Amino acid sequence: MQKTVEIALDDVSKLAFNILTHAGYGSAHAQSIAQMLYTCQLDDCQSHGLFRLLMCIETIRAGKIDGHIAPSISQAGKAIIKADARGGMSLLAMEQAVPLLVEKTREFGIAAVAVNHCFHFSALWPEVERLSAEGLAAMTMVPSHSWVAPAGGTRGTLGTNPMAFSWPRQGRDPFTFDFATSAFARGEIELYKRAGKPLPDGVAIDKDGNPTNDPDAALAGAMLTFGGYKGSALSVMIELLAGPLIDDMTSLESMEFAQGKSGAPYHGQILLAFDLEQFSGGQLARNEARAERLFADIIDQGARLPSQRRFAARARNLKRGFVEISSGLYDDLCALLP
Ligand code: NDP
Ligand code: PYC
Repeated sequence: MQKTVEIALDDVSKLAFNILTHAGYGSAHAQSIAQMLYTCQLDDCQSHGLFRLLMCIETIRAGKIDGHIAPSISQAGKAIIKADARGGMSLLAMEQAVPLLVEKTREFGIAAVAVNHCFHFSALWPEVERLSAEGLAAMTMVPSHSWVAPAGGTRGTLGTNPMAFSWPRQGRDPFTFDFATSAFARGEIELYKRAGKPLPDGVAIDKDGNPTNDPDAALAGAMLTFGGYKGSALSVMIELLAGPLIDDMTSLESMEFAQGKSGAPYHGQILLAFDLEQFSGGQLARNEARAERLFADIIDQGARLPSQRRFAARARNLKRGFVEISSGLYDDLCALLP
């Protein structure tokens, strides 16, 4: 059993903010990053909670990110919003673009934000849930670095390429999923490495193309997609929609841009939003009821909806007033404090 440390909820974003500003991030970026890390840690998303502070610090130490830059938000079409992060972290640009996205989605029924020129380290579900909280359905996706072999391939070409989707539900938590199209997120492999645990089968191959359960060999070799050729094709779709479609980098290009330095990948992000009412042919209530019937049928047979673990963790952590992280991570974070 790994040793853990309890951190009071009030202290989670303070800890993150202090570490980020000490490392050189300006307060606007530090605040948006700290808020994201709090949100993820509150829901026990260990791979993209406080653990990702290490990646944020590596990113600023690598010297390419601008930790102070103000994003620029503009319209590229009636329903297309460009959020230029201008070489900063993605979160502030997205945060500033979302109000216009909500407005344009209500106006046109569908709208999108393309975030460009951003460093990106974070989980995606908080961004789609910001829209489902407004009663809109939303999906978002990003490339990363070319760590993942395409199905049948032997070397990294694709990113871990997560995709998230959220559907609003009256009076209930939304239906949300958010996962990498690699069998494991890179962050998850890093956590296995830190815990000294072997990986399950089917997650990675070593640098010679042989299956491996060793986290170090996996990180040096190539990761695999989930679901074989199906995950591989979805991953390529994400490369295209969040790369060439929006005039931004693929995971291959992001890896080249990094020039061997560690830290967050640099690329774009697409976020699409849908107005349920305008798509519903005037039958919103009937169509929402259809969605509820679908969810009920899943739950009735003992299956669970994605994000239920997360919502339960949130309720538990809010009630007890603290989150838990491994003591090894806590020590590493304390070493980054002023
Ligand atoms: P997981 O495999 O942990 O979870 C994926 C999703 O599946 C969650 O919504 C989860 O819900 C749901 N789920 C898990 N088990 C079940 C089940 N038995 N039945 C129904 N639903 C289930 O995700 P990943 O490790 O692939 O990704 C973790 C995070 O890493 C994501 O937030 C992702 O955005 C982030 N990431 C970010 C990247 C980036 O470049 N920025 C790259 C790769 C990943 P629940 O949470 O409730 O268990
Ligand atoms: O876990 O794969 C990952 C990841 C990449 C960038 C941020 N997280």
